[in-house]
Amino acid sequence: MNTDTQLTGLRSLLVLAVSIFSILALAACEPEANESEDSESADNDMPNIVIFYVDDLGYGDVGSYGAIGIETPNIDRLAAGGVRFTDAHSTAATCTPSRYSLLTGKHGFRLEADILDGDAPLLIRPGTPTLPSMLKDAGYATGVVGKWHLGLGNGDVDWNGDISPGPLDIGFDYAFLLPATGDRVPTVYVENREVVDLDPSDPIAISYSGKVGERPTGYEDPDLLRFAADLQHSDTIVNGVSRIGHMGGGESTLWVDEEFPEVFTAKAVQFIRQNQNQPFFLFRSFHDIHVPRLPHPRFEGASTMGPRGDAIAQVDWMVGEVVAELETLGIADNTLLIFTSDNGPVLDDGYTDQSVTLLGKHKPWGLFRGGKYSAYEAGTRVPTIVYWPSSVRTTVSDALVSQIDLYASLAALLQQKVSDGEAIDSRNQLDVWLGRNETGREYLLEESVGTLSLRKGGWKYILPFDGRSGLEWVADDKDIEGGFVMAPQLFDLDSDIGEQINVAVQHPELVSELDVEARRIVTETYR
Ligand code: NG6
Ligand code: CA
Repeated sequence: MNTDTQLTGLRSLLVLAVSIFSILALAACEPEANESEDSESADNDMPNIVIFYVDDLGYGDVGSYGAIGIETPNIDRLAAGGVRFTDAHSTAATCTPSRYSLLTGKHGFRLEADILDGDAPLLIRPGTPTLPSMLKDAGYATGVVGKWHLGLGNGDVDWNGDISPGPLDIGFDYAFLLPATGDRVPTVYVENREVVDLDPSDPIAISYSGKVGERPTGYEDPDLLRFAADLQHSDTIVNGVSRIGHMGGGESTLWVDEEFPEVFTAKAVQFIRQNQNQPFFLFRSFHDIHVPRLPHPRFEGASTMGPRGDAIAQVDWMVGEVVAELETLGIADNTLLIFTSDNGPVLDDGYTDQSVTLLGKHKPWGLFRGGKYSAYEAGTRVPTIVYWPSSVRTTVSDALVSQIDLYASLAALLQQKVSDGEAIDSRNQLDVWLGRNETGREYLLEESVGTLSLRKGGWKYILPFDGRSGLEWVADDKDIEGGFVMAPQLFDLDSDIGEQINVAVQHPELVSELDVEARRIVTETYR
């Protein structure tokens, strides 16, 4: 597959969507009432909030969701004592738009939020209301530890100076970041506004358009690699692994992937300890189980699946460490933990790391079709657990929920007003998130690479899209009409949870109804 052409295709679709949006935004839209405005507010005692955001973790990738060949006792403990959702979604099947939506309560396509390069500018502009800024207004200390991938600076970021704007300019008090992805340069940590351990006599240079610096690359010196990579991932070699993009200088700043669990856990624990006497929000965002998968050697063999499974064991350990710290400090009972993933699973995402050959009977996508990037359910249906000993109802919930609603739901919990224009796609679903109500969303929009899908009732509708740009794999080439346009797809999830039988032809009226509705959501503002 060719990501450049995939992304070009996605861009055209999104440009189209955004233009329709701009035109229709001029026409006055009827504001729509928020759903379930009447959540109980008995728990307004300002719990600490921790979001564990795993990268590329599939629906079936943890024990309590049916994993085979890997145990996740710490995560399963949260599931057993909390709400385990079976129909919870990230807003998109890729990282950047999902993270954008989680933090702003707006769909990524409203901003053309593509997968970002490692030197991209900050996507969320200062002044935009965000989940952390809303929580900060409510009196919380706010921190982010781990993967960012929402851009930094204004497009000409100087990695040797003050890196801003960044998370500190959009609501976080503290940030310790892996700036983009594990497979993209710069392979450094950024703490607040600075690269950690920088030696000014060895400045960092970053380029996504040609070689900079003296470091070997995968395309020049493949013999230096610990594992083979595709061409996209064959630029600068750091820690024996070639990455996307070029990096020169900054030798003292380079991370060692195997040290991530200790490094990030220490920073998370430090943030919790420092803020234990006041309400805090920690966005604990993991690099795992994204590529390159280089878990610490002590997790080697923890699963039967090689590095991908071992990385899941590593996530479980990191979750356990934070929970243990909360317990030691005596604040676990009043901490709301949310465990989930930014998009569905992928096996080979650029590196030959045995994820395919050692998979065995394990099904990262659970019962569902597709995975990361894809319009099918496994693209966005992700393991999701809410744990808050003092306040959730322990249950397995089949409610349809979306991460985009966490903004308005947490605002409702804290009795924070969500203003017009703020978090426009976010709905208060607090009772559902706390396991007290199973009604869930009436509809849900899923964003994938190249198209959008609408879930409504038992139906799943995938908007037709241009298949010419190599996007077939997003939604299966058997449905290409005339080799160019992907036909509309409709699945009856009540009888066909695996999205195997496209019934669009049998239900033309429903197809046009859902099509109109999906486009209306794209083009409408609610508040
Ligand atoms: C893609 C990369 C993939 C991964 C992804 C981002 C190629 C061919 N693929 O462009 O390896 O880095 O971006 O993943 O370059 S995400 O989970 O952060 O969205
Ligand atoms: Ca991801």
